[in-house]
Amino acid sequence: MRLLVTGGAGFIGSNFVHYVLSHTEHTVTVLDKLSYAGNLASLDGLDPARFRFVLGDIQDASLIATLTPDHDAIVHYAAESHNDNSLSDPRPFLESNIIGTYTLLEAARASGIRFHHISTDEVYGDLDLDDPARFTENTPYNPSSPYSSTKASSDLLVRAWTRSFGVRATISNCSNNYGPYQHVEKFIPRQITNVLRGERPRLYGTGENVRDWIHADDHSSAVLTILERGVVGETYLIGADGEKNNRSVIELILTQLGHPADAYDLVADRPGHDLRYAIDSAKLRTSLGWVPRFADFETGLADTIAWYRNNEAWWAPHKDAAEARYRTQGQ
Ligand code: NAD
Ligand code: TDX
Repeated sequence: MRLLVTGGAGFIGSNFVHYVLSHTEHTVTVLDKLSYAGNLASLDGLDPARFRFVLGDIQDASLIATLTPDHDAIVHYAAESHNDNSLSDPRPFLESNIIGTYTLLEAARASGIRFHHISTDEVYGDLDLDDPARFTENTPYNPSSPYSSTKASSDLLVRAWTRSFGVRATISNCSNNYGPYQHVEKFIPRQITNVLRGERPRLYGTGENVRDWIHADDHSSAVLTILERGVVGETYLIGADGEKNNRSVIELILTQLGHPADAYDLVADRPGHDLRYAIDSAKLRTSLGWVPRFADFETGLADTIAWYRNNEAWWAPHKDAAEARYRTQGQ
C-alpha cells in the first residue's frame, strides 16, 4: 500500500512510520504541519525510496487533493493531543481535530481511498476505580475535556461519512501510549526528563488516577492489522491490559533511575481530571488475531528511560517551554 500518514512527525505517528518501514513493503508519505508537537528529527534516517515528507495542514483541501491520487489509504493521526493545553486554549483542538478530520473525510469521499481514523479511549469518559467494567466498542460516548470532546466529534464524523457517503473507513480507539519520541509535555517523558535534569517529578492531585498503558509499537502493529484486515465501517479498541495508577508509574521511574520512590511533589490537579481508563480489546484480538508484544510495562519503561537518556538532543530544546507552560498552571 501507499500510505498517506497525517501527523507522522508527532509521537505515535512517527513510531508508526518507523514500524511500517521496518516491518512491511508499504511506502509512506507524511503530511504534517510541524506544530509545537511535530518534530522532523523523529523521522531521521528513513529510506528516501519509500518515504517522503510534505509540510502542510490537514485543513488545506487543495493540498490534500494533490496527494490522494498517489495513495491507497489515509492513516489519520494528526491532532492537537494534550488535555492540559485544551483546557487553556480549546480553539486549535476544534480546528485540527474536527475541521481537519472533516477536510480529510471529504478528500477520501472525493477520491474513494481507504481511511483509517486514529482515536482515543477518552471518548468514553472515565470509570470508577473499583468498576469491574472496561470500555468496549459498545460503551456510550461521554467525553470530559475539550480535547476528548473534539476526538469524539471526529469519530462521529467518520461514522457519518461512512454511512451517508460510503467512505471506506475504520476507527481505532487506543489507550495511553508510551515509548520513544513522545513530547516532554506528556506524563511519562515529563517525569523522566525532570529526574534526568535533577528536578522532582510532578504528580497531579493524589495520583490515584489510572491509565491503561500500551507501548507505541503495539499500537502500530494493531493499526497495521486493522488497515490490512479490518472490516470497513467497524471500530476496534486497542489496549494491552496495562492499567497502572500515576503514583506507581512515578515511583517506578524514580526507582529505575536510582532515586527514592517518594522523591516527587504533589501539584494542583487537572480540572475535570478523568479518574480511570481501561480497555477491553477482545474484539481486535478475536476477530483479527492481534496480540501485543510488550507485555511487561517495567521492561518497556526501562527501554523508554534509556531512550530519553540517550537522546537528550531530541528533547532538551522543548523542555524549558513545556515547563514554563506548566508553571503558569501551578503544575
Ligand atoms: P502529538 O501531539 O505527539 O502529534 C500530533 C502531530 O500532528 C504533530 O506532529 C503535529 O504537528 C501534527 N498536527 C497537529 N495538527 C495538525 C494539522 N492541523 N495539520 C497537520 N498536522 C497537524 O500526538 P500523539 O500523541 O502522537 O497522538 C497522535 C494521535 O493519536 C492523535 O489523534 C491522538 O488523539 C491519538 N491518540 C493518542 C494517544 C496517546 O497516548 N498519545 C492515545 C490514543 C490516541
Ligand atoms: O505532570 C503530570 N503529572 C500528572 O500526574 C502530567 C503531564 C500528567 N499527569 C497525569 C494526568 C493523567 O492522569 O498523568 C496522566 C497522564 O497524563 P497525560 O500524559 O497528559 O495523558 P492523558 O491526559 O491521559 O491523555 C493521553 O492519553 C490519551 C494522551 O495525551 C491523549 O492524546 C490520548 O488520547
